[in-house]
Amino acid sequence: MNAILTQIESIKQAFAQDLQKVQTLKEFDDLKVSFLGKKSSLQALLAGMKDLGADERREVGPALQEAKTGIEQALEVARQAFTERKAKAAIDKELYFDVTAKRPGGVRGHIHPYSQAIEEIEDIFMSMGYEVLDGPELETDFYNFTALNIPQDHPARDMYDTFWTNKKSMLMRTHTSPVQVRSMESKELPLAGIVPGRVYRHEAVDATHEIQFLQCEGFFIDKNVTVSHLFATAQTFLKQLFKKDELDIRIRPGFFPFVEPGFEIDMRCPFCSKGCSVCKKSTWMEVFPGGMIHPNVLRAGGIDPDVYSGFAFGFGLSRLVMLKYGIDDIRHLYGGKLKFLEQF
Ligand code: FA5
Repeated sequence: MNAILTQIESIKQAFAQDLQKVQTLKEFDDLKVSFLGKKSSLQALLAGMKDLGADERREVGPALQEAKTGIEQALEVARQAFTERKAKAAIDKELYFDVTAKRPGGVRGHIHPYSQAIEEIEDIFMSMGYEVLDGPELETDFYNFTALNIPQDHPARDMYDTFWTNKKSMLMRTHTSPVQVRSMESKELPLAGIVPGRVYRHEAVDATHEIQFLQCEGFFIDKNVTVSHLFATAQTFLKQLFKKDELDIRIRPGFFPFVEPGFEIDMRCPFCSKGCSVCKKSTWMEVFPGGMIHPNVLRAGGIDPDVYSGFAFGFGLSRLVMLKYGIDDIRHLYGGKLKFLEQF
């Protein structure tokens, strides 16, 4: 066979092989340049035609033209098919995206039992017309003690093991009660508010005591407020929180310098009938300390105690959460152990 014809055949074969390997549009362009471009072997053969004799030209000419057109057409067809395949793949991906497919290995979070309890407590009090209030955790001596009828050197300060700071008269609040006078100063009367929040005490940690725990303060100030309002509020709240139509509660005298008279409201232990380790064998649990706001506290908040009266309470929210969910150790609540938290 004519040497040029042999060369044309091997160009056609090389092209067919390279065409199989093309993966991108750019590779199509590159292939076109290398087989049809100015520097391609085919162009060199075409340019050499003028040097051939008439017979040879008659033999080689049509073969060269046929190879050139064949390559051009094959490229065009393959390019078109490639573009269509790509477009279809994109549509298929969108059409057949399975929204119900299971995501492997995801860890699902949920609301912490503290936050669940705070939300529930807020809902109960808001349904009774209370608003949710807030105050600083880094507090002054004045709001934490003095304004609450606990002046400097008063022995009642020993009831609260306080974390003092390097800043004079600044402390980590030992209870949520400082928000009582803060709210009296900033709000209009009548005033009904609750303050769920974190408090701090420098205490030995055990199953029922933490150095950082949650309390919820509450107060209602208006004309003619009496202790019966306090007892009715405590009962309504505890019944709703523990989802009971009847709830056995008892009321004992209690001492807090900022209330007069002061009370401890207890409820029957929800875990036993004869006494257990949670209720310390007494069958009663202290859940709701409170009382009538002391006239000195109303005065500190700029309220005339001869015209207005009010009650206040401040329960251990951490303890109520333990009771509600049957948690026997307060340290679990901030432990962050997923095995424990996943139960709620
Ligand atoms: C007070 O802190 C008063 N401010 C409550 C109050 C407010 C009384 C308004 C009257 C009027 P007490 O120190 O008893 O009171 O604390 C209240 C509750 O906090 C306790 O009943 C207990 O449930 C919880 N508590 C106290 N210390 C700790 C602690 N270290 N860890 C967890 N809970 C605690």
